[in-house]
Amino acid sequence: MNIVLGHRATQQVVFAGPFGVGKTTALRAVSDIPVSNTDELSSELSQLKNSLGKTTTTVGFDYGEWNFSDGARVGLIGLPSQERFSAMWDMLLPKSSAVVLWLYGNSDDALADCRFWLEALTQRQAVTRLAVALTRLPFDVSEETLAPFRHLTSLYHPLAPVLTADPRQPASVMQAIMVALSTPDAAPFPPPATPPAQQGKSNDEF
Ligand SMILES: Nc1nc2c(ncn2[C@@H]2O[C@H](COP(=O)(O)OP(=O)(O)O)[C@@H](O)[C@H]2O)c(=O)[nH]1
Ligand SMILES: [Mg+2]
Repeated sequence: MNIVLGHRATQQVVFAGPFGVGKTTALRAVSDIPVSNTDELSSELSQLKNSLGKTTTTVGFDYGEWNFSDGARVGLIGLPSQERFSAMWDMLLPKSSAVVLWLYGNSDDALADCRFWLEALTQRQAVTRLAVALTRLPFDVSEETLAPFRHLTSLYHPLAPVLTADPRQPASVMQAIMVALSTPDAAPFPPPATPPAQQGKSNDEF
């Protein structure tokens, strides 16, 4: 495998979101270089009922690259999901050109996850260009399903789009990247004064 030392990309798009949602999958779907991947076998994960069959977790970050049709290179970074690796979030998020926040659209935890990550991004000045991508939803999902996500996201960035996307489909991932990069630049709001309760949710349960 080629080792990537530095990069040629002029913009960097970060994929963030909960464990198993599809960040590594999305990166692999569109990267035109071999993805540098830091997934490691996790004995903790294989014992967990809700590990969704995954036995590996990203402990550093994934890196790939993608070409715009005009030849511009975009670096793609997949963040580790777990909060215990948040030093990576601190390092990578403030320098990002845009963020795609991947969420499980079909999960009861999705709004809590969305809030958790929007807070984490805001704390690291990473909501200026943002797209929220909901996975595992039908193509013709109702506006009613998307509305709570649109509302919550708008509290952090008034113009950030919320879309449905499939991390396994290159065209879908490309669309999410393009939408994130072209989010109208708006001065991000300060985070809500009293963030809604996390309802006991921990993002570091693995
Ligand atoms: N059925 C279904 N599976 C998906 C979808 N998106 C991702 N996956 C699967 O979920 C898993 C995601 O794993 P991975 O990309 O390693 O997750 P990460 O922890 O976010 O990097 C892979 O097995 C994907 O094939 C989806 O929309 N539908
Ligand atoms: Mg991963």
